[in-house]
Amino acid sequence: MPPSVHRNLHLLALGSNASVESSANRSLLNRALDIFNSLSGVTLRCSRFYVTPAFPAGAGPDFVNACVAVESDLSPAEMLALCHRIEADLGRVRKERWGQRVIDIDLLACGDRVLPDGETLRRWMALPLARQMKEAPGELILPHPRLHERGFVLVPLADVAPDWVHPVLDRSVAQMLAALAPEEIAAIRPI
Ligand code: PH2
Ligand code: MG
Ligand code: MG
Repeated sequence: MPPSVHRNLHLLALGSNASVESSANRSLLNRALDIFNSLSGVTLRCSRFYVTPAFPAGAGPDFVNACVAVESDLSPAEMLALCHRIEADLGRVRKERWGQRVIDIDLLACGDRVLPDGETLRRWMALPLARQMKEAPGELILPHPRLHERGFVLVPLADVAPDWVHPVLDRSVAQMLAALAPEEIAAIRPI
């Protein structure tokens, strides 16, 4: 396919803690990657897989997490719909927020786009943890408002997009990762 100015670089985070067996979680992520790979016009780069403690601590079994960089002509809304379709294909039923889940596929960023606008994004980024547990935005917010503070996102993201720069914080993935607590990073193990 010829290069196109419309091609978007989407960054996605995949996670599963469906089982206490990390091998079962890993195969769910592989099934999601197989679906992405089977789509035409999509180029995929995937990070290593990591076993990560559930956040918040004690919220359930360890996760397997990975990040993927996807080049495609899809708009952010189309990519979000695709992620939700793949979640549903793999058996995800949306129940309690942050509960144990079959698979979660989050759209982290699309290039340097800020959606819906900088002010709304900053408001979600500033939300205290207690309210994060209860409130979910009804619209697509990009970059993902929690991206910069989660080791289970930044560690795999550094495998595929270390130089991606957060358009509001003006910091690269490598810089955001270096700002996290070393204990948090140490608990994230590649498999
Ligand atoms: N996803 C969450 C909440 N907590 N913890 C880990 N380790 N990995 C995740 O992917 C994760 C989480 C909400 O989607
Ligand atoms: Mg999600
Ligand atoms: Mg998530």
